[in-house]
Amino acid sequence: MKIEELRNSFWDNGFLIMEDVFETGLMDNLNNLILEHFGMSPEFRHTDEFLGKAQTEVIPWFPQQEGVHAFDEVEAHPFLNTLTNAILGEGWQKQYCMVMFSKEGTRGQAWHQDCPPDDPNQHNLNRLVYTMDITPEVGGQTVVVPGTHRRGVIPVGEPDGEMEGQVVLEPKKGTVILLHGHTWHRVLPIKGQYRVSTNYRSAPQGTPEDITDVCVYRNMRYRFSTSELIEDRTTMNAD
Ligand SMILES: O=C(O)CCC(=O)C(=O)O
Ligand SMILES: [Fe+2]
Repeated sequence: MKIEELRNSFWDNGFLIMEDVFETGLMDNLNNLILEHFGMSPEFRHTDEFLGKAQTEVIPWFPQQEGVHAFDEVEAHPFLNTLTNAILGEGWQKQYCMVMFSKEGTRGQAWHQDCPPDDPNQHNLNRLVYTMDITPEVGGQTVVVPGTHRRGVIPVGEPDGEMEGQVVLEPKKGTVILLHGHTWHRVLPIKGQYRVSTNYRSAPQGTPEDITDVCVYRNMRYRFSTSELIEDRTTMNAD
């Protein structure tokens, strides 16, 4: 597909999935570095309140901030940059590279938007790279509701129930998913030994750096920097 078609598909659906963008050798190398860093039973760093309410069990790692340069190659990939340019426009900003690790038997991530959709123009772009196959056996499939980047705030409701129109994505090793931060999305429970994804987050020019500090779940808004539940949505009428 041409860059314009990919861009249009992204803006129609609020996400885009592309297989075989990255070579197996590079993916294996990064996956090994990730496993070396985490081991198989790392501790969660979030508060118990967050883990209970958000029903989200993911441990982040920011390898570039620790001088692990092996992750730079993905970021410099010409196709990824050309496509990001087409989607976000010139002057877009890279934010950070965040690896997300979940261990066997954990819940994945509840439905959420990475940042509040109050202003449709203020959003992040997830550029997710998968260094392993995400299959039904492994669990941890990424679920999205197409077109919801235009539908405002995610409705109050069951944090991990099924949503009408949801699409289950099964990225493979080397797949890239581009995902608008306002698109309603979640990650299914982990059945295999572990599940990882690596997110090269970016945003349009002029987006505040802390745009993803507040995350919107179906039961609350949560501020990560202060570990604070800033809005309890369970007492609100369904919207
Ligand atoms: O790991 C994934 O597939 C999606 C993670 C996610 O919710 C995000 O990067 O914002
Ligand atoms: Fe997310």
